[in-house]
Amino acid sequence: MDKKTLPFKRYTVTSALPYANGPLHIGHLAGAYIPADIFVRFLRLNSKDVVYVCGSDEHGAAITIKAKKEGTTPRAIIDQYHAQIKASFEQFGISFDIYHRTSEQIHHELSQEFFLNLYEKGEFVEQVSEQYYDEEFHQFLADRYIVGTCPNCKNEGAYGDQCEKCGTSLNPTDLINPISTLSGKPPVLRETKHWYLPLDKYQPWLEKWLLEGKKDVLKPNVYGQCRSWLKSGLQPRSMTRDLDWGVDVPLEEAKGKKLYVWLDAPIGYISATKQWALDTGGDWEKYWKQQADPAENACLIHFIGKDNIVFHCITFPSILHAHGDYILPENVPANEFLNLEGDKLSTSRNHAVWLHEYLDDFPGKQDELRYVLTSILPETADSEFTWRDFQARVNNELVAIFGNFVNRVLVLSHKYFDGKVMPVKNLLDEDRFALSELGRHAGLIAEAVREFRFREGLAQFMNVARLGNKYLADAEPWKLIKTDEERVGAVLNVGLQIAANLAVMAQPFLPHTAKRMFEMLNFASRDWTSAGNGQLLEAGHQLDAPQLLFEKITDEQVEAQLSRLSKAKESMANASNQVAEAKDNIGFEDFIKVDIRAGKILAAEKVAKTKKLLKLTIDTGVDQRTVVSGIAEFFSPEEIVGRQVSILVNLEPREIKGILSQGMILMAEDTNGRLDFVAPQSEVQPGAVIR
Ligand code: B3M
Ligand code: ZN
Repeated sequence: MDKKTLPFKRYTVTSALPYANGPLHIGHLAGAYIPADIFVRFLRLNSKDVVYVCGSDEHGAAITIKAKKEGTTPRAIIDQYHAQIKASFEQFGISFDIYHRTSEQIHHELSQEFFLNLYEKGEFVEQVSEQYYDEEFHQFLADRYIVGTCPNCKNEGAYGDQCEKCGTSLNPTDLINPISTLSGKPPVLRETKHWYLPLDKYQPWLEKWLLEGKKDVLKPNVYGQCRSWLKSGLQPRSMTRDLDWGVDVPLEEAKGKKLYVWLDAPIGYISATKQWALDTGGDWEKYWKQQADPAENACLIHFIGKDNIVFHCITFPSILHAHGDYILPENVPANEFLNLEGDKLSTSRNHAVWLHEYLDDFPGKQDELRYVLTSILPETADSEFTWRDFQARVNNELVAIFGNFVNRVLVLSHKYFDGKVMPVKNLLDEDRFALSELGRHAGLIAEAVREFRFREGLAQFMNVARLGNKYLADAEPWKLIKTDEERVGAVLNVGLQIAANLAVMAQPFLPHTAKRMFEMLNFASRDWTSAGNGQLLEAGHQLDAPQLLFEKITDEQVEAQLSRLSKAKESMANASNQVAEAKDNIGFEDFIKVDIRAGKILAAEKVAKTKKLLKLTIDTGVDQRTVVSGIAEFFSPEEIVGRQVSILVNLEPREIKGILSQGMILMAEDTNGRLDFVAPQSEVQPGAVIR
């Protein structure tokens, strides 16, 4: 894309679809949402035809594993987190035209249509091969269901489809020492049929389109990753999965199989646009399909984090290319990672700043976080958020420079001139300089934003506030008022023009603040053609009352956040090796009262309307009896019939869910709550005494 201008008239902008398996944190915002939102707001201010789409990614192992962990259904998980994520985006002013979800019918249909289109063209390679299988959980293992050592960078926690450390895309069979994340055991191999996207076949096309065509377009971090994958040679990738959650593969012979989540998720950008068009009466095809006149094609930009590069630069473009009707991405401005207080952000370790918690603790301070995150966006390398730095940037920049300047101009205007803009009879050199700097900075900001250098754009914006602050400090209207009221009127006029420019220029970065400034200045928001205009407010214009734009972040607030993080760390450390404390001693006479026998499970069935309970029939040697046991999350009825157990036979019988339970099966429970049977190592006669 030409860097100097915005050559397209129509833009399709996407932000990665977050998995609906947990709340959002600052890493999400800094990766794919704040940059895209600044860009989109800037395009709109430049009267471009833009659609900005996103939605929840509701398929894949990320969802099913979370559901399993919480003992609930994937549907319950996605409903809960979709709502929460959507609310967080809204509160932070991420200005999607639609925030959709991949569980919607329209998305399933479009994904199936894509699959069938490629299938009918004969693009897929169909192959029966041996895949990893967990015998205990009766499930094929792909993606996040299997971990092992990455053959590329030796990271031990690589997933079956990707190593998140080095970004390499993998097949489960590439992993060294693979382990099932379900049972924690090494898997076995079993045959299954899948449909593969022949990336090897597309390699020559990708080299031309990407390596040759995008050399000067892609950010170096993005280009470098793509080049190294293409250099090592692409392999076919399976687009189907043996799973029970996702989009059905639309083939009779693939009954029960689902589409690979990374096939359907990017199509979510398109189905979201379709839904948006239905809702608004727009035409989605203008934003996605190749037009008869290529000059009419939309410019497609994907904002993502670096772990998604391969899917947006290689896999999805290959799918779009194979389909043939669609435009290809112009650019994929991926960000690196954001760290927190010297450590990686981590959902599982709860080392994060969660957006919903931030909003509870700092109500109304969305722009403060947007400001700080934009200042430190990991645009070219990983970067770091610390609460001290947050405090320093808010207090020393937003409060002391920007907020202070705007407040002073407004307060003085009210104090000396009842909130009226005064005329300027003679512009002095310093006035002309200040006003001309507005235009120069507007250009610098625009150039930076067009080139996805948002940190730089924001820095130039702050330079305008600095300029205003300095202008006012040098002119000293509070001293001048005693001798030259007319000159004070002129100074405040120039100061107000700077403030009005700040309102215009703040719109892409700090939308909530911009809105408040327009209110205070009592004028309607303006598009980017007004940025740099030194005569936005006419003489005689009446201002509204000043309000403070920002407040200082106190030491107590910072400490509260730091202590929350260290508490999270502590509780994780405790949880991971929390062995139950030893109980008080009991006498031998108590011990011999306990009657434990070897038993055998004769029958097992689920207890209706419960998640955890199995009803077991046990041969205790003494008798046959019923025991209700809370093991259904870990064992299926079929797999335990015939198994030896240890059973406490003289426990007072108890009614559980209407069933009389006579005794208790002994289980070992690890620190993660996993249960396993405790039983004699070899076959013994039911009724054998255990002591
Ligand atoms: N849900 C992966 C992620 O959150 C993913 C992005 C999909 S974009 C089409 O890293
Ligand atoms: Zn790796």
